[in-house]
Amino acid sequence: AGTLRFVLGDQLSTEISSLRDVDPDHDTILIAEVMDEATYVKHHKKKIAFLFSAMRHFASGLEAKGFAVRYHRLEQDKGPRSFNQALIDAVNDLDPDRIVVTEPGEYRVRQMMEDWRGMFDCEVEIRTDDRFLCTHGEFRDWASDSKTLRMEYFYREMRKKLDILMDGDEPAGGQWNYDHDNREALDGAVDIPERPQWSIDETTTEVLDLVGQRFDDHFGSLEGFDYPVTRRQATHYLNWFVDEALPCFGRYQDAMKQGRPLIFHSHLSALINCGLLAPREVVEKAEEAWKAGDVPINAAEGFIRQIIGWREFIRGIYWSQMPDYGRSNKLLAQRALPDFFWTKETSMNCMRQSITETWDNAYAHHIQRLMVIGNFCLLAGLDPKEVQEWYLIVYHDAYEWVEMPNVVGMILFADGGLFASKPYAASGSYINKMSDYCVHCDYAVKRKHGPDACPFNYLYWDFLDRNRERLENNARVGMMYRTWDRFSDKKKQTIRDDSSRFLQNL
Ligand code: FAD
Ligand code: DLZ
Ligand code: SF4
Repeated sequence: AGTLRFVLGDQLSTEISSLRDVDPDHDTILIAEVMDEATYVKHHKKKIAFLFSAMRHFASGLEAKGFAVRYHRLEQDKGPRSFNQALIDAVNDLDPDRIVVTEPGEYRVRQMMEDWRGMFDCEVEIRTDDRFLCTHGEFRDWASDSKTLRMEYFYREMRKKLDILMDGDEPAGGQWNYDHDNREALDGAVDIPERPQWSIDETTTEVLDLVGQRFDDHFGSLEGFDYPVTRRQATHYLNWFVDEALPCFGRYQDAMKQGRPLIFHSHLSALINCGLLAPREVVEKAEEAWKAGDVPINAAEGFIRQIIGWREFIRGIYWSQMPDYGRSNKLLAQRALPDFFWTKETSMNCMRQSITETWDNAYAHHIQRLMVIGNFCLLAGLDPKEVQEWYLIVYHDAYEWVEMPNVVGMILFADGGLFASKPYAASGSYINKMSDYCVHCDYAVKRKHGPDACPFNYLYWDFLDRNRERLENNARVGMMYRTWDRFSDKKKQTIRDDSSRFLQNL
């Protein structure tokens, strides 16, 4: 009897809608580490360790508050393999009057939940996930009223709706977006702050052992695991970020530096996505710091835009395009993912650094994901399905709802420009401008042709050439074709030859 409340691994918040009216005297909270979730793609070891540790800490917190928690550890070999099995076992043992869940992040799990309605005799209530600040209905209404789906316009509506960084009906400071003040490269003189450190407790040590044993063949390293895994650590990390890194966030948002994976980025995505932090509290903290005069407007605005703009927009795109979105391949890209995405062995230093950091930390910041690795995937014409799977595996914050639109729409243009106005294609000079990778590279970023030339330089033109039919009519790419058309036949042929030699050797 009582209500059975099933909390998933990315719903670790006491404010989650499924727990809102929880009755400590009659209800049971189910939380389960299950093999199917840990292996539906072979997630990075650190991502599994992070979630399992956060789940265990969350469960102990609930128990300490007096709630009855049914927690399945993966060590128990006879435990359930899947969400379905965990729920069936719990229903058999507890015979609840009702099952309450919060809608999941992924379409695949939504299908499972719909099936639960027919599987059990009791009522199954699927509640809205109101951690998100824009509902499915609001997004649908906005999208159906908009001629083009542009994040910037969506974001302005969110600013007004949430009354964040607003001065009455006008944007604070007079502008919606301060990106013209952002996007500086780092020069050597800028001090990058050191991150808060934690000592690993017994729970995390146990989880690291478990993951080391059971998921040894998964991508990535467990060395130096230092993520916040409790609500208390997560709020400490958020406060640290707002005080120490946010003031420079906007300015150096696009910069990359060898050996410094985080720079001034928040490193909060995994904490927000799994529920340890709420998006609303994160943006409120940033706004407060701006109001107190501790953070400049370009930093506060740039950061808040990522959360109430990009994050919500991307989720809206996902749910409005599923279930077919993942199969999009408008540029007909078919090349297999090169081995070096797994082995890290490539002479392209920007790729080697970004993939090595991904292996070490299950993290790379946005510009590494977009303009280095993503740019390469686009220019090399890699198969969108394989690229999606890689991104879903390797990042600690990766769930399909956020990974898929970023891969399909942002980096690969595989949806033909549903929300991106043009493909994010760039030659080596962009990477050289924003990073110090090129000075440590075997390739010469200034060379356009031949075996020593930076591959991004010829692949950029070869990509445009290969996709002429599909991209020529795009207003923002069209002018690049006029430049291409002015190249001599010999130059065009050299670009094609360099590219096919490089791509064949991948
Ligand atoms: P910050 O730079 O500090 O940004 C602040 C916050 O804004 C992030 O924590 C995140 O919550 C949000 N945010 C910023 N950009 C985006 C975006 N494009 N989409 C959604 N949220 C955003 N983010 C994920 O959370 N999970 C993913 O699986 C994921 N996959 C990505 C794949 C590709 C190809 C690209 C280009 C981006 C992807 N992102 C993903 C978005 C973004 O790169 C990460 O959110 C960010 O790098 C996380 O680091 P941070 O917390 O230091 O971010
Ligand atoms: C990502 C993940 C992993 C690795 N393991 C679990 C797990 O064992 N138990 C669980 O409840 N959730 C896990 N998750 C997160 C789920 O995959 C996530 O809840 C769904 O993808 C829905 O977004
Ligand atoms: Fe990357 Fe080219 Fe620079 Fe090498 S030269 S680091 S391949 S952009």
